[in-house]
Amino acid sequence: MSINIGITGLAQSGRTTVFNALTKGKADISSHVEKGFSPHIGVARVPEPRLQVLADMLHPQKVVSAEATYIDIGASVKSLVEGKAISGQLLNQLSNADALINVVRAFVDETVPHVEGSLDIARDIVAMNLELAFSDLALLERRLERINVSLKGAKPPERQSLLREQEMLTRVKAELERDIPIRELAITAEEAKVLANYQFLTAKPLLIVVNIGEEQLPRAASMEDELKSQYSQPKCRVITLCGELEMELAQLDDSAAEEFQTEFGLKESGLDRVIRVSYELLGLISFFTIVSGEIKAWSIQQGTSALKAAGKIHSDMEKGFIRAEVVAYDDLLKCGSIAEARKKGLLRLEGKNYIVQDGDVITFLFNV
Ligand SMILES: Nc1nc2c(ncn2[C@@H]2O[C@H](COP(=O)(O)OP(=O)(O)O)[C@@H](O)[C@H]2O)c(=O)[nH]1
Ligand SMILES: [Mg+2]
Repeated sequence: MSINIGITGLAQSGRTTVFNALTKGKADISSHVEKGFSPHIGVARVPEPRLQVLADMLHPQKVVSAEATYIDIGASVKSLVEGKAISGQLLNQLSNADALINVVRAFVDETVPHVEGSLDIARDIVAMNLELAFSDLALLERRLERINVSLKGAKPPERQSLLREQEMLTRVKAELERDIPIRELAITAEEAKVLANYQFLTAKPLLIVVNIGEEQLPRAASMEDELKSQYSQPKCRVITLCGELEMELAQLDDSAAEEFQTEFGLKESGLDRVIRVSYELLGLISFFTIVSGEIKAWSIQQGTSALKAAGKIHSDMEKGFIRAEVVAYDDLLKCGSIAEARKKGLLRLEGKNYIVQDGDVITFLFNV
């Protein structure tokens, strides 16, 4: 299972361009939704420099990166909520995402009309937040109606839990109506669990990608600082990205891309930055496995147990979990091989409750 990121934004903001940059894709930059209503779905390798270092040291037959899936639904969320049959499907895909990217237009181009008639980053961010809230409010209203119906025939224990849910959803609704997204609400862990079932859009971590033009690159850093001071929240980040340039960059081979990056003074590719910030937003870390000549990187939530990490690889590994042999990335680098790490006592035996740390190299032992 890879992480799943949904791309939203106003039409003509550069959603498909950013999608292509992130997935090295060649999706048609035109209104594909109007043509056939199928979203663009693409998979990107998660850049993980430590994977290459391990590969250079251990010479595996195969190196496998973790993956991230991006979905460019190519339609406004509001139109989906109001819309017809196929809309439900697209909205579902967005609801299933782990995080959202909101592409906001900053580039100036007379030949590409702005849907709102003028450039205004702040206005467009507000507009998108309203669309997401609109979708959540529709869902909340439907659920509250259903709770009302269920309450009529409910027996005491069920009644209690319905009332608790009603109280919480009413509170969430009131906050949304005051333009407070669910991700900013102070809620208990128990409430978070109930809310997670609904997959609310404003509950998802949000990355605002401000799509700038090439000529704005010299000002990108100061622009980004200003945007950060306004929009950064624990579950909301903002970055500037030159979508068009990044898309061209994504189509080049590695050495050409490097030259190109230097020429434009880009320290990190857009793909690398977006993934890095998304990982921070989602609290993800990497661990590595080396099995029968294959070295693989995996992404998990910070705080995941060895048992659950094993289950991420295969459900059989979770069911038949015996123990994990763990060596920290830095220790393995110092030793040069797993065998040497074992000799030096740096290979630890851990049980199912061990909390996996970023960079752990793990061999799971399990019964089938
Ligand atoms: N000049 C310029 N044009 C861009 C940039 N990003 C996107 N565009 C253009 O804007 C139009 C809309 O882009 P697209 O990615 O299809 O937007 P979408 O409707 O949000 O998917 C296309 O003609 C793109 O070539 C940019 O950074 N600079
Ligand atoms: Mg598009």
